Amino acid sequence: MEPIDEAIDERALFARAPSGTADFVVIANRLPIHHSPTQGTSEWRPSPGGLVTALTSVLQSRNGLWIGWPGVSDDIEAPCTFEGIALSAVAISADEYEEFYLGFSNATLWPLYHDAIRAPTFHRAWWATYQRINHRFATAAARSVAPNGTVWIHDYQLQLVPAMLRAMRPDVRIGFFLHIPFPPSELFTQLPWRRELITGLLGADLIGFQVPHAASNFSRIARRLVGATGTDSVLHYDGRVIRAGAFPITVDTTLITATVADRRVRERAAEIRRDLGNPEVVLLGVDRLDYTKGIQQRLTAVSEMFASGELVAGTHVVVQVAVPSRESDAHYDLERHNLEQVVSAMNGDHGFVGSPVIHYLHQNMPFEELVALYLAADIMLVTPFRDGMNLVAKEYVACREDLTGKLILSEFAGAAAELRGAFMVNPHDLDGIKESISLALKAAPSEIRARMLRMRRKVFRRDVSDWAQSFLSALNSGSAASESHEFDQSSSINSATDVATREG
Ligand code: GDG
Repeated sequence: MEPIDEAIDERALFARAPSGTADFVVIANRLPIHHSPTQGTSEWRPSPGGLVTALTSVLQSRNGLWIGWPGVSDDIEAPCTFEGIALSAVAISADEYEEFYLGFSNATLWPLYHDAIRAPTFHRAWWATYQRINHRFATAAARSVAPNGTVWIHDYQLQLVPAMLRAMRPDVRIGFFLHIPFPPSELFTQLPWRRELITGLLGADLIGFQVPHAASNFSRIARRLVGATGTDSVLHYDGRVIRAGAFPITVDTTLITATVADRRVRERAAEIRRDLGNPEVVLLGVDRLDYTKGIQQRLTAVSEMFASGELVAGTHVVVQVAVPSRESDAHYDLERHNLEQVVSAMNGDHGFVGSPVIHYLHQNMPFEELVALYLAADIMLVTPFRDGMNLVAKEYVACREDLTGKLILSEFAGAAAELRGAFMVNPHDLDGIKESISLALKAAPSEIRARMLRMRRKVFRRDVSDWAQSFLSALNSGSAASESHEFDQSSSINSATDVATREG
């Protein structure tokens, strides 16, 4: 790997320096808290999300430490603890944020790993910064982890950390989990620094992916590019054994069940339907405003159904929540602009006074409001072009206790491998989306119940804490155990290559 300015002889440094004391260290791009200046005296608040929930209890019980970027500039000091967990903030300057986060992470890796839906941008300066920041995270972990401790690294922003950390601290056990897809070789090998990323990941003892196909993509590439040997689940490289497997992430079913049971949330769901004009059918989309999520195409399909009269203003209403995301990126800006044109054309063409056909919310909302929306929606539209898992689909299923509710789901979301009771669609096929919505609208209640029951059995089999435990026990036992048995691989499509093979 290229020399980097912060790199000194790590082996020598850590051989001399005393080790840290944390038995278990989590490294993620962000700390589990965020700065929110509008909230009065307490300016730091826990970040929502299953990852934080899943890891909090493990960290609390194991003298844990969470290393991450606090999300604000250095002049605002992040707290040292959160709910009894030690926090270690890694500083990232504004220029580094541009090159490491917006640049290499989100304009190179994100599109490349999502089927190159937008052309990935390759910049040598971004790559240099990516290496430097990864090294900074690895050094922070090397300084903090106790002898023979465990480090769990998360996601695509930190793929070099496993090998960097191993070089500094060969005594520790290292796990890595990728939350997004791992692309097939045809795409991955476009990356000028493809070998460095693969050897970076191979520094881990266990590499977890959302679906088995991603693990196979990785292992095949590792064999081809850097001469690793072995199978898709057990690789040999540099005299070590590296395991790769699928550990599909899931939702916090305990929190969702408690939220659904909350009378105020149920009343809010009823109120939402009243506010929408008591339509017969509410169709809902909830996505980060991201070009991978297929929002425009889905709404175009729905708009065509209003045009043809299959959907009728007043009877059918769409709610689209598009959570603001990566707003300083031009691709995201364009996506928002185009989406807002589709939304306004839908209302302009098909709505009438007092009955817009779509309600568009470009905002963050409390989790309780999200659950109220899930409860208010008859049809949930989840149609990403490519998605590591997609937790929205699982959250919707977890909310629908009464076994009503229909899920239209992209076959290219990791969740499709588990949620076989959904109405499956190819998100690029507008007619296919229309057909699935039609089928969902006409389906008999008994069919809907059977589909929802099938999906709920899957979702309630494991909580997000079970997901974390299963990864950590595989990491600590050194077994190749993955959760691949969760999948119905014969009926899911998980890569561009698979589609080509099927259709060819
Ligand atoms: C990445 C991968 C993988 C959304 N709006 C609000 C809100 N949310 C919550 C949802 C859900 C989460 O955000 C979105 O998760 P997704 O899985 O759908 O998508 P990504 O953000 O792209 O996540 C993905 C995931 O990592 C986990 O591994 O599944 O494939 O791309 O939980 O509920 N939460 C609140 N307010 C909102 O407005 N509170």
